[in-house]
Amino acid sequence: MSPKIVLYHFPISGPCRGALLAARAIDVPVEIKIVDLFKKEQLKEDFLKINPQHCVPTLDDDGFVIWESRAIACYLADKYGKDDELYPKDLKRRAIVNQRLHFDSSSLYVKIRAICFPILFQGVTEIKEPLKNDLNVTLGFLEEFLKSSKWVAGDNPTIADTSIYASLSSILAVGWDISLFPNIQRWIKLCSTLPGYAENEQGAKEFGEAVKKNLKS
Ligand SMILES: N[C@@H](CCC(=O)N[C@@H](CS)C(=O)NCC(=O)O)C(=O)O
Repeated sequence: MSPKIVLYHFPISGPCRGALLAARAIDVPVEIKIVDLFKKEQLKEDFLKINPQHCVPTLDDDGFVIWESRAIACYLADKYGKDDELYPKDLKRRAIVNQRLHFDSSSLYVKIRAICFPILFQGVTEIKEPLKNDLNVTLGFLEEFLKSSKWVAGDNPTIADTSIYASLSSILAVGWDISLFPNIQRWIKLCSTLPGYAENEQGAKEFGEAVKKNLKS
């Protein structure tokens, strides 16, 4: 019997969708258990026993528990990848993928969260210019990465694409203007070929609607 792999997930969460898009690209079967953050289910005793940091996504691979979406993607790709295309073993190619993953977790996702979290949870109703500029500067870096390569870390899709696309799709669903970024626009079209794309879009759409509902028109 194959081991049971459970992904604790909440579809509107970008990090959750990043881990799931990676799992879909790797083609590893995961059982999805929804942790409804709007109902604070992450604070239930049973979930806290699994992840005392009470965040999703969290992966339980037959008793081995790990969280942080990008760490989950790396683990799944290393353990279940059919080859090393999604997460190369070659030191330099892997370093580039890691750099892009860290760019996402420490910059792109952070800028998107800085805009959306206060709108979703703190009564903020508009996006202030400095936050807009901050995100656009970061998108400029992504635009630059995509100038010299088809995907964000080379000529084939990797877990850097699944992670970054999951983040970006959240803000696209809010209606972000990316007309200044032609390479990003080109890459977004490519991302529509990723397995799990439609599932990601559905979660992103729900995220976008939740944010837009709180924005002053
Ligand atoms: N850096 C983490 C972020 C995880 C995270 O912040 N998850 C949020 C949802 S987007 C969460 O679970 N929040 C509930 C909580 O922390 O109690 C990752 O990439 O997995």
